[in-house]
Amino acid sequence: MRVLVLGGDGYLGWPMSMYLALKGDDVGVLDNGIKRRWEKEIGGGPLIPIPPLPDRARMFGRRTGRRLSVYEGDLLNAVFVRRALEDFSPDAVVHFAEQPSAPYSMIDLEHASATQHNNVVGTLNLLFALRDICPSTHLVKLGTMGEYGTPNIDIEEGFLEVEHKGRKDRLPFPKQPGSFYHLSKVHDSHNIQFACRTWGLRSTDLNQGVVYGIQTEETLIDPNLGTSFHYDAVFGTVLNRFCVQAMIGEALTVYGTGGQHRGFINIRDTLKCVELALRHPPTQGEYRVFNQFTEVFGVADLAIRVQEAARELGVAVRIRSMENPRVESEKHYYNPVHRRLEELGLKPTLLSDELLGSMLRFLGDHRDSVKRERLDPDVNWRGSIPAPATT
Ligand code: USQ
Repeated sequence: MRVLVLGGDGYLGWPMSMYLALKGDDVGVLDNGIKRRWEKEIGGGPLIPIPPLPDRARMFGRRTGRRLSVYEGDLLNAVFVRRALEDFSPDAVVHFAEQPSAPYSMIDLEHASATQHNNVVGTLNLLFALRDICPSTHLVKLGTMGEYGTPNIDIEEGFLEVEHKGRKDRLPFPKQPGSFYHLSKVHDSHNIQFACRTWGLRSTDLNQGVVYGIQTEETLIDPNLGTSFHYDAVFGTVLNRFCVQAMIGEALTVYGTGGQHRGFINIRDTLKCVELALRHPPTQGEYRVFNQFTEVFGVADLAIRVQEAARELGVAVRIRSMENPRVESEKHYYNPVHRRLEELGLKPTLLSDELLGSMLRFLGDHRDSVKRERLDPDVNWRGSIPAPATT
């Protein structure tokens, strides 16, 4: 299969590209490198520096004999998007090329606007190009579980059977996202669904939970093929951050009571899920949603898991409950359905103590590279700097 991976320089896009190439697919990797600039802007950067995309694509080719075709350019440039699709002729496009951080989108108007412009307009350019150039190409789009928020009912996979005044319909599940970033994914979902309904495109929207993990089979091939791992308060996800904090002797930053519950997924399972979506495409005109996570955790419970796993390695870790810089429920019902990927054959990688231990050991080896000053959150959903830690 010919697969074009958009955002192929990122945390998920790079291992995804290598994974598919090693499965025998012809892979194009498209990226404009803007994530590297956003990281610099907030004073962050990956834990382990990564070579430029063309260099690592070449290194991957030398090590494995598998070629990755690199396209350097911006989805905001509609002409570039069309040329890339014409040139590569993909059977499927995997779209990771978005600003992925909720805190980044909440910095101020400029960042909220940049996030929504980048994500929504980039995806619109893609949809128009797909319509005109390759309408039967399968669009696999990375959405987020955060599109649903935390409603007081079970979260279904994309749609809800509703009975209203004696009539029934299957409608998009209500969306109550928690940031301008999460909202951008909601807007994308609506645009993609509209394009499927109106132009007969086909798409899988993967509503993914919080990803954790550092290594995949592919990143282990060579130290230069690692993925861009973030732990700062803007681009790092919660479990990755806790593991880094544990191994450098900083207290784990639990926002609020830590009663927030989320769906989680190991980075290796992200690759397997996207592959399952690719190998089982929707019919022409179909828009479908898969909830892409494997288990639910509360944030405070995760902190305790990390504390215990670190203790096994002889590392004492403190947990710090701090004023929540976000506006989110800290005590809520959470029971999202996640059946469809398992039905297609996903065998989940669950968060075992062994897995946590291996993450902690790896991060311990890199503890000297951590920028401690980037660990505390400095973006507040209400628009001001959060109060200092309470405990
Ligand atoms: N949290 C803490 N301490 C921290 C960091 C986060 O308590 O140091 C809490 C947050 O308040 C939140 C939860 O942990 O309740 C998850 O936060 P996160 O930063 O790991 O995840 P989030 O901002 O929701 O976004 C991440 C990815 C995003 C993806 C989303 C999936 O950055 O790209 O879409 O996870 S989901 O959360 O299911 O919407």
